[in-house]
Amino acid sequence: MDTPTPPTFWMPTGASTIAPGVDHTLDVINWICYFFFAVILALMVYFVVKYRHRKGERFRTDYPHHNTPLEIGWSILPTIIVIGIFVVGFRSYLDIYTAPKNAFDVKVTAQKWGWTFQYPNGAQSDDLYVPAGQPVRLVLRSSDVLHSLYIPDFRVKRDIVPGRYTYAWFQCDFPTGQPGKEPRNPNAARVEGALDEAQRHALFCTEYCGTGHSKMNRYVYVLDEASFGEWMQKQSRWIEDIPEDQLWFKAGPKLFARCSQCHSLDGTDGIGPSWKGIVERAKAYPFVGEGKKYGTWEDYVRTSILVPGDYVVPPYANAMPTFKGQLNDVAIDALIGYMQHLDQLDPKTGKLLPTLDPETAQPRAAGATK
Ligand code: HEC
Ligand SMILES: [Cu+2]
Repeated sequence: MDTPTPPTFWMPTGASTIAPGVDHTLDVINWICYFFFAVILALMVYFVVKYRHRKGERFRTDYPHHNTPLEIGWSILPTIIVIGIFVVGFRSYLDIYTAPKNAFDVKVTAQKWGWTFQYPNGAQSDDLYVPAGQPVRLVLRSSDVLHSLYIPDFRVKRDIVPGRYTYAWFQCDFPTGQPGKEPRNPNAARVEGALDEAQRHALFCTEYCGTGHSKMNRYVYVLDEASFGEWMQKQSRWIEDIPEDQLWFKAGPKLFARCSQCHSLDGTDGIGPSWKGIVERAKAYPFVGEGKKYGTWEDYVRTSILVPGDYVVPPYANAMPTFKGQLNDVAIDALIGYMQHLDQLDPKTGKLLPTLDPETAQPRAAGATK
């Protein structure tokens, strides 16, 4: 395949190696359906006219009797057709289910209501980044309920069942441009019939049996091998590159994006308690203080993040996933700093107030354009 297959009436752009096979199967089934639809409809109209009731006639023909050749014919012919569909479908099915041995593994965690993608070198991202021209295997797990990963352009869809690993794989040979680069037109593939240079692929959750699955919309970026390696390196280091005193506002908002489905900053109740007033609240817990279970409130927050079930804040459920192995000490420090500066954050977006300088987090001078 040299180029992605352009979108058709039924299907979006086909950008993975299995897309042609899936589309072919669909085409075969569709054409069989069109054919029989036309034949059956034509015969029906013909019979309706031919055998219509006429005045003065009680029955125009006898009751129908057996017609052995006809009955054998309409049993055998469909069986052959269905076996044909099975063969075509089974070949794609085998391709889709067996990941090649040399596949690049990405760990995917689905949770209410978002995705986390983890790469072999420890890097993590909210959107999925994959190398081009190489099979990629997604190792899927859920930290709460049933989810389902769907990448229409790759013809990949797999349920994610709590307590069980499932797998999906694909190979896309077409780099979609650099990370963070917005496509000129998000529908470019549909409009121009070919992939825009920076075209990204939509990724959805299709398990619509809860309030937030429809918000689990992300993108897939396919990078050429060199850019992908570079991206992965940078991604695993991003937080280490930030000076300590700037962590709370440079790393905090990005990290908070992983907590915001359950925690608000403005006092609104969610799946978990709002972080509004969390520092005072944590300091006042009877088990926080010198000589107590947690020496400091920071200790308590740290434990809450790594071992959420250690103390379950009433009346909330023990519903928080652990971030052990996902957030390192620097990230936890950034979050603790973030909680101490809630007054300097926009409680709606979780980002730095627009009046503060995003470089230094100092109040901006009046009229400053930065
Ligand atoms: C799936 C929902 C969910 C996500 C995501 C989540 N939490 Fe929680 N969190 C909860 C719930 C529910 C509680 C209350 C029960 C408990 O203490 O475990 C809680 C409690 C807490 C507490 C204790 C709050 C208090 O008032 O004592 C802290 C601190 C906390 N979470 C931090 C975080 C951080 C940091 C993140 C993101 C890195 C995060 N949580 C992501 C659901 C979540
Ligand atoms: Cu979901």
